[in-house]
Amino acid sequence: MSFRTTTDVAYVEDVSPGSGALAPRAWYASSDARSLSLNGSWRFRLSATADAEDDSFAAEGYDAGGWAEIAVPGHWVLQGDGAFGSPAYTNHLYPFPVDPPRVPTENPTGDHLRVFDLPADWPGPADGGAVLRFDGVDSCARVWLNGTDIGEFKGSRIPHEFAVGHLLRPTGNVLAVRVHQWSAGSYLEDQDQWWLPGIFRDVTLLHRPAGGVLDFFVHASYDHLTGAGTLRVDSDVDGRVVVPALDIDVETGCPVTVPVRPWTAETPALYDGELVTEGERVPLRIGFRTVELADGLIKVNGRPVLFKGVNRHEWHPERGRALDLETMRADVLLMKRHNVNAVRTSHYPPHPAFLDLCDEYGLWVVDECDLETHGFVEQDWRDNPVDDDRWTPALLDRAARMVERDKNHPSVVIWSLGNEAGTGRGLTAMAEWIHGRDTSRLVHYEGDIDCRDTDVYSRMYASHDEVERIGQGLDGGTHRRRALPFILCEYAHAMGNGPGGLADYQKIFEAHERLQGAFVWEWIDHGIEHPRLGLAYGGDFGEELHDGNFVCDGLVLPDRTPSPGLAEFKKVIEPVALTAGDDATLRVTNKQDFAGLCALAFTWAFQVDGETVGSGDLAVPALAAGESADVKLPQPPVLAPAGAETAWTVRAVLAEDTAWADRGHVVAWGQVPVTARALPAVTPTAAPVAGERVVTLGPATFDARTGELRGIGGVDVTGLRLDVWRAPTDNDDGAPWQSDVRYGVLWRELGLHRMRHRLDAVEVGDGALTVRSRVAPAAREVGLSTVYRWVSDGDRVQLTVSVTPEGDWTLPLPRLGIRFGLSAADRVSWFGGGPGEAYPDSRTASALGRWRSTVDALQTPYVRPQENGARADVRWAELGGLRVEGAPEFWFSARRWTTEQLDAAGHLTDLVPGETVWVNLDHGQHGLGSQSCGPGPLPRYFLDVAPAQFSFVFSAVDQSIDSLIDIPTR
Ligand code: IPT
Repeated sequence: MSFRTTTDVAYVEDVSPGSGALAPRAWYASSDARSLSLNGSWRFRLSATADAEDDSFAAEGYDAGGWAEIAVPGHWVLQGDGAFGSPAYTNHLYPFPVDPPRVPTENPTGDHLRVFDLPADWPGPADGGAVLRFDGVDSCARVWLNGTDIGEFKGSRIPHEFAVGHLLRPTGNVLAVRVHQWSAGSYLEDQDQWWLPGIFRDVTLLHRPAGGVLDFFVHASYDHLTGAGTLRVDSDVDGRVVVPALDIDVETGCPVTVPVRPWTAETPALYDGELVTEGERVPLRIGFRTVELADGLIKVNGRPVLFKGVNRHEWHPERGRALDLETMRADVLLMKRHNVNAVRTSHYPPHPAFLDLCDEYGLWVVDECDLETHGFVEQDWRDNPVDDDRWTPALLDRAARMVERDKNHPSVVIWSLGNEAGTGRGLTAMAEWIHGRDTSRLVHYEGDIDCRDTDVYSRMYASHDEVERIGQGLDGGTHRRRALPFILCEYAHAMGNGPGGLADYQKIFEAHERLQGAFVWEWIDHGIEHPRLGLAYGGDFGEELHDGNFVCDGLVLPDRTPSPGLAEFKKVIEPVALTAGDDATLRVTNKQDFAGLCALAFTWAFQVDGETVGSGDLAVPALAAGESADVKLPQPPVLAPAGAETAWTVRAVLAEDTAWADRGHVVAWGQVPVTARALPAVTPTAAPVAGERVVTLGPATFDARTGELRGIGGVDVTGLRLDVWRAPTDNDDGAPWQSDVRYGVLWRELGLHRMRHRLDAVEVGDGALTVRSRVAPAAREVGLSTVYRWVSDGDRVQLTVSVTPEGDWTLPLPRLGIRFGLSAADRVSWFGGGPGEAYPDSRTASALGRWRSTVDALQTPYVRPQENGARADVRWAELGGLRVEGAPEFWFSARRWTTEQLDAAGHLTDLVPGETVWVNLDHGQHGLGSQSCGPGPLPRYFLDVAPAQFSFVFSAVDQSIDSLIDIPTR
């Protein structure tokens, strides 16, 4: 049998990286050479297979007038309202049969056409050539200019350049690009993300003047002993290197040593310079720093660094991985404002402009190669391309295109070979090549468990215990590995509500030198804006195979709204610790690796019952990195009234405007309690009065038959009873492959979402109304014997709930508390932890204070609805005309739907506000953990089943005052 195709598409399934492209080199924007952006609207035609159309569209004179239009950069599946196919999400499964390097016949192929004129002043052919640059095309492209086939390439997130000067003409240039969604390259790009074909990064025509710069390598090191920087710029084309601020004017290739301010992520000192060759000037932004492996540690400028990092995918909810500069800047600003100091560019080199921003604002970068072959795990890594010599040229091409493109960024301190690609000789070849090309940085690859090719021992999702052992050097491993520093390239899976346990990890990192930090998985939820579903995730486009909302696991929501997990991370990694010191002092610790405290100003505030009654500036001595001191606090500005709770709040704020936040921006804070509050208690002076249908007790009314609360003062209350169920979080549910205990699943199996409440007795006594019940799921012997005891002093009513477990409980509870419905409630105020949500193992960012919000603003809109919005340590809360005081403090949540509705919802659009506001007052919540991919909560955050007693004092309050207050929403 033989096949005939009209077009030669063999290159699509060829393991080679391509043909025709120029050698990789540094990415730069010239000062004086012309360039022409070819971004914009292109003509577009989609075909179902690679060879459905011949290449006549690339010929001059072809009439594409009938074609659609598409935006470049962009992904076609995110344009055209579904007319051009749709996105598909899989975590590690290849969405096509695994038969490398073959790809399916159904191979969506987008022909892109753009006609352009050169600007009138574009230099003529005598003045040099031109290069056509593609910064990112997913996954394989063939290119024609003015009818001439100039080559084809693979490697979606690395640049490809073509020499095109000889083909250009002043007007009517026809650029034709055929892009195939699937290619041999797809086997190397199995990252956990949406499959999104297209020309998704810039297309640029660059004039290349005669005598212009080709490639160059800026070597800028720093000697921390002398304070001198040494600069040497190696350039393919000889020229001069000029750095005015340092009085440098030397030949390329010649080293020069001068005193400099070093570059660090904390102090990103950049020197503007220029590389000047005969035909061109290229701006340089030079950061002097030395990265080395010394004493088993990653040191920069002689000091070990602690990475407080995030894994960043490129994401925009409408444009996918086609990011504009402002979106990239938004990421960097958000990171800096949340104390993040490091980024792993998971799992591919980012748009080069992102690295410029990292240089400028200061972020350590682990630059990762565009390589992942995770799907081969399904066949025990058989036929893995990284262990097959035929693929090695493609791997080396990817490594070189990353290193050459990004080598001049001071922010890049580590090269990463890729992610989840198993092991093999191809990876070794990449590491060897990178080590040979760039001795000034370290090499990382998590899959190299023995660290044969790498300079850092790296793992993902290791438990606290294991990380502790690694920190102590008790983890074993090869001799080489034991001598290396450790990082967690991924930890704290931020899917949905979570992660929990960040503070516990940070404590361990800070306790052991070998542990040099970690990178949260991940920065942003990859939700896609969707007309019907609001935000879409895997499966919402009818994918045959998909991994659901596993693609929404970021610290920021798809629109970059920080989630509570990011607020927690910011607090946990703050660069200055403000804690209680000895003898009523404040201990200030400078936790930075390099900088002193001079960028910060310190303030104090004194709070009585959460209200600030005095504030001022606090003098803090100049502490070098790593130092700490006890600082005297002022005299309290007021005498605390008896029973009042008082506390200091101390803040470290930016002393001046910086590039990334304004003066006054809070970088770190701490609270030091002074006096504790008196717990509320009601002296039972009123007696219950039994009527025919109702029992009254002080301001409260109860159903005489069931003992159920009907109202307090004028406020109607429905359905008050014990509650143990929460809509399981992604971390409760755990990952399908996890063998550990997955409580979200087990809770449901046990029936905790369908508890029955048996009424045993309603007792009207002299001083109390007592209701006895047993709360238990069908089919099980376990239950909670529950007693509600009500007393009143005439104005207020106090409920004490006593819970006694019965039977053999083997699981913790999701929550333990009461819930009830209010018919009208909107504004909420409370004294307790805030402003954001908190859970037992994610409550560091919860500050004690007086907070106001609305029921709507209390909700965290996780892309897949789940338990959210709890406020911790609440002393009292007011909403809907009701005041609740807790003894002890409680967890507070309120929402316009029931937990059952929240549990049933798949998307936010499924949540429809009802008439009733459902309030939960919890004595306990189970921890969050990180089990959607990593370990569950630490045992100390388990809500174990045990006898419990807690109480609430209710009273009716005047809502009208509250309604006059203008409440800021979240
Ligand atoms: C890990 C991947 O490296 C990352 O890309 C992402 O998929 C993450 O998991 C889960 O969100 S790999 C996993 C086997 C731990």
